[in-house]
Amino acid sequence: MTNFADVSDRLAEQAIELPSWAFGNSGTRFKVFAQPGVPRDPFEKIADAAQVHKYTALSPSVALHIPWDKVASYADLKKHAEDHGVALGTINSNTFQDDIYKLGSLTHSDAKTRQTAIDHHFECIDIMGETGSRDLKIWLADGTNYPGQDDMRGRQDRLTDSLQKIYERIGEGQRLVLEYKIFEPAFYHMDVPDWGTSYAQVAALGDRATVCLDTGHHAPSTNIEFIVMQLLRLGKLGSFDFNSRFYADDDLIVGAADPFQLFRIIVEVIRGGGYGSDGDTAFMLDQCHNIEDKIPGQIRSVLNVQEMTARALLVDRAALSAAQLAGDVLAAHGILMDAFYTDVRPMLASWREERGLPADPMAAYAESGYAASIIEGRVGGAQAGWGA
Ligand code: RM4
Ligand code: MN
Repeated sequence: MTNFADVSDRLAEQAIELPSWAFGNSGTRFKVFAQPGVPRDPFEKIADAAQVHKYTALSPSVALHIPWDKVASYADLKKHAEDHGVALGTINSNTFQDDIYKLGSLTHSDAKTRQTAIDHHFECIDIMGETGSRDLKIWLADGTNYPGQDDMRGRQDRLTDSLQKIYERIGEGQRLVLEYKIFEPAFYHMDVPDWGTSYAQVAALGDRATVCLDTGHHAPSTNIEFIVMQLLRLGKLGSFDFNSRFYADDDLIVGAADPFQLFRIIVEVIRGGGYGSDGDTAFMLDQCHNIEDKIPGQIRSVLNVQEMTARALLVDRAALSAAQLAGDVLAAHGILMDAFYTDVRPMLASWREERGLPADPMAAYAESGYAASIIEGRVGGAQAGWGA
C-alpha cells in the first residue's frame, strides 16, 4: 500500500466549502428544533463557519444562499469573512419558496414568471461579482405531482431557454453549476431529476456550465461513484454537495450512513483527476443538523471527508492497475479494501499537529468555550433558518 508520508502533501490540497444554512436552525416538515446561540444573520453564520476552518484548516470558504443570506453590503460581508480567515464561495439561487413558483420557476409556462426567476439569477450573478464567487449553483424544485399535470417536454424546452439566458450573463472565470434531484418537492417528475438531464442541459450551454452531484439525490442503491467517473470523464463534474442518507434526502453528516460509499466516491474523484490541484471539482457540504450541534456537526463532517480522502489516496494505484490488467479479481479488490480498512486517524492527528492544528479538532472546539460564548452573546433578534 502507498505510505501515508507520500500522501500527506496531497491532503493539504483539500478544501471543503461549508453551507451557510448548516449553521441556522433546520428540521423536518414535522418540527424545527431551535438551538440556543444559532446565528441571527449571515455575519454570524460566517463567524461560526470560520470556527470549523480554525480547528481543521479544511474549510476555507462558505457558500451563500440567496435570499437567505441577503445583506445590505456584500463588500462588508466579504471583508468580515476575510477577517475571520475564510472566503465567500458558491452563490446558491432559490426559486423554491415564493408563491409564484408553485407550478415551476425556470420551466413555468408563464413567461413573466420565468423572467422573474431568470432575474433572480441575474441578481445572484451580480452578487457573485461583489463576493468574488466563482460558482452559481442552481437547484430547481420544478416538477409536477400528477401524470398529465403539465407537458414535460415543453418544460424541458423552457428550461433550456431560461438557462441559456442565465448562462449568457456568467462572466469569464465564473461557472453555472446545475444540480439534479430524483424527487421532492415534486413527486411525479422533477425537471432535473438525474445526472443525464443535468449533463444534457449544461452540455448545450457551454464550457462554463457543469453538473453538481448531491450525494443524497439518487435512488437507493444507485452506484454514485459510477456517475462520478462518467462526469469526470466528460469534463463536467463541477461540484459535490456531500451529505449522507439512509432513505432519501436525509442531509445527515457526511460519511455517517455509509463511509464505504464515501470512500468509493473519493477513489473515483482521484482516479478521474478531480481532486485538489488536479482539477476543479469543488467539494462542498450540503447538510442540515436538525438535532446535533451545528458547528461540531460540520467539524465532524469535514473530518469524515478528510479521513476517506486519506484512505482513498492510500490506494496503491500501480498495483491496482497491474492486478486489473492481469484479470486478478481478488487481488484488485483486495488492494482497494486494504486502503479502505486502514485506520488513518492516528496519522491524521500527527498530520494536524505538524501543521500547528489540534490533533483532535472536535475536542479543541469543545474546550474553546465558543459554544458558551454564542449562547450568552446572541440574545434577542430572530434566529436564522430556512426562509430567513
Ligand atoms: C436542496 C438542494 C440544494 C440546497 C437546498 C437547500 O435539496 O440540495 O443544493 O441548496 O436543498
Ligand atoms: Mn444540494
